[in-house]
Amino acid sequence: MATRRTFIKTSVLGAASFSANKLFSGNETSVHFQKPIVLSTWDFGVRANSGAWKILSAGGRALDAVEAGVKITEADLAHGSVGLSGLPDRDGYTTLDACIMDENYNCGSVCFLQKIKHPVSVARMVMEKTPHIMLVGEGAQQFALDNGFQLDNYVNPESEKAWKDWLKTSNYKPQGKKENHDTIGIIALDNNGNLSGACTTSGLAFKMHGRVGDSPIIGAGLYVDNEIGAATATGVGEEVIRISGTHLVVEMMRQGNSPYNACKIAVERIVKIRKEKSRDFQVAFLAINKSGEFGAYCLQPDFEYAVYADSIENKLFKGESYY
Ligand code: SD4
Repeated sequence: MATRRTFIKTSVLGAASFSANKLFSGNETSVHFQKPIVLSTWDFGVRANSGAWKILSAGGRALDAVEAGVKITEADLAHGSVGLSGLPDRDGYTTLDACIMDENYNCGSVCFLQKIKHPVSVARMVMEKTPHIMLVGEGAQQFALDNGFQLDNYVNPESEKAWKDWLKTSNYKPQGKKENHDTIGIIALDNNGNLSGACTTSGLAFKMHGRVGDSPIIGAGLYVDNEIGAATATGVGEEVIRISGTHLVVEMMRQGNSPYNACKIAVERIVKIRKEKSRDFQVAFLAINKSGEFGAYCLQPDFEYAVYADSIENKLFKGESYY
């Protein structure tokens, strides 16, 4: 098992750098940041956290903060993995998955949604206005249109070009690595001690048309239990779904594990099941518990996540990896 030295990278905003081994190794995960606190996957999490922080620092609700945070990423046309600018499926369609969960086990989700700029907000509306949890495809789109969302035909020229290049070989090897794809998962603890989370993605590039990943599935890409903690996932969704990844992480925290150890147990479960195949793809988990302690663990060394709390502002952390 890898015991790579984990370190906190300086963020685009910050200057401090310190060893995270102290913070997040083994059972020593005893650092409690003062609430509120927000965490997001990958480096675009820095911008998402800034949006969420405006709400959290004003005493707002974690649910509002996580939605506002990932809306920034969904609207950002500069990358190809979240929102309408995302890389398409193998038939050339960008299809979106998102979910959201609050402090009362309320949750909403949309899958295989097309031409809607903010899937996370549609997911929230599913949560708040329907007796259901998941809406899919045309039904999800119709629900969005009926509730004031507009069709948006934006096509990212770079994503389209990447798809046309991919078609030349049509070689599909889902890796979920940073250069290949990434999803934003965000989890927050507000001033009142309440947890919420959200997750939104265009899914794995060049997936089969109709494929849905882990990101909109409660208990896979996101889980929040306000008594215990919250977790989110990124990477190859099939591998996360197989172990009900974020539900597992939260249950491991319930059994007394630190967030770091809970994430590590989930990753080790994947390695146990997938054996040597687990060398070829990325899965990362990010978790926070009720007292504001947080941690992450991943398969491959390229995972990073952003943390915003009063004491550390907006910093990028490197996840410790199995390999
Ligand atoms: C999916 N989990 O659709 C997403 C993709 C991702 O880093 O997170 N890639 O499977």
